[in-house]
Amino acid sequence: MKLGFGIYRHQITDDQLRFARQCGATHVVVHLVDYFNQGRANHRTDQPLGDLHGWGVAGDPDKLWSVAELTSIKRQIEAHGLIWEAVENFDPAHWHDVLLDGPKKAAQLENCRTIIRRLGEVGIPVMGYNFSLAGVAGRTKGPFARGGAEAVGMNGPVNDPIPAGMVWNMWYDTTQSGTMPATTSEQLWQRCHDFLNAVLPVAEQAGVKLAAHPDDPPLPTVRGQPRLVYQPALYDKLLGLNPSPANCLEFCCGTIAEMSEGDLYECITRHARRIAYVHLRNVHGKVPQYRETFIDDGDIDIGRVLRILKENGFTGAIIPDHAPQMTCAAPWHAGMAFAMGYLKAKLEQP
Ligand SMILES: [Mn+2]
Repeated sequence: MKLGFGIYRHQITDDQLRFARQCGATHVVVHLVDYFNQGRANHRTDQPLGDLHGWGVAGDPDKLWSVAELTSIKRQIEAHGLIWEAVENFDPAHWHDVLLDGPKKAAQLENCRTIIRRLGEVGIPVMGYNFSLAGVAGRTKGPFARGGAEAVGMNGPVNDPIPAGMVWNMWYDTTQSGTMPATTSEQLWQRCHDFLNAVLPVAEQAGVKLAAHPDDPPLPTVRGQPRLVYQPALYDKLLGLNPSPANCLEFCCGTIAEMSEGDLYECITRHARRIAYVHLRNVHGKVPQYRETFIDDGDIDIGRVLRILKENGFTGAIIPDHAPQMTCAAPWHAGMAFAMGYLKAKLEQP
């Protein structure tokens, strides 16, 4: 198992990479989408939270991440003694009609294939994705964690409709009016099936694993639209859509623990060999009432998670996902450093 660190787009800097290495990371996961772009409700010093207006504005629909850009970032990462393990998430600008079954679907499936090919060419082994209409939406923030540390939580479902032109909590077209058309769960599963069938042969060829994040928060609907993976059993359904060995999971322990059914440890045991990488954070409670916590202070037995992964031959990376903000001059960094130290110590226990 490898200790990794996740960085946001605006954190692709030498200092941030030094910080990751100093925390003991050997691998990094990079969010190439700038979630915070023109967002009015986000601070760049924490995970994006957003409001009903979403996180921010999606990227340039005509500018896919190029081999030159990926190579340059990879060199920068490697200059700090780190390895680029994964890209986390497609840009809604590049695949909104894959999610929405819109008129640009065929061209945007080709976008996804192109991006995956380029990852393979540059030598990035994992592409994380989240097949979701509302995305990570409907959460609140407050002094929920130990000592009044600011953390994210959920206080009941949010079903306000998604404006047209927004998907996955980002704007891909700010000129539309109205709301996103209603979608059935069956339609959403069919869209995901179409996506996997279109990209997995290319992923296999490119040596890239496609890694699915579950729906965070894991409810049957968020903002009035259905969700794909909101119970542990739905991960089985996703893997069952296509038998490709590249059909893998971005296993988010916090989100699985927030689900109303199932057992986190049993779910890890069942899927360990299909996990590309792990998000490991802790949480109190389940949907629709839960709070993110410090890694040592929630419902999840972190040591047990790591033991199960090890016993089942998991060799991928673990990253801390989110952490509460600590009261000091660098609240996000302190929270992440605390999580990294805890994970590093746990990983080194026999
Ligand atoms: Mn996660």
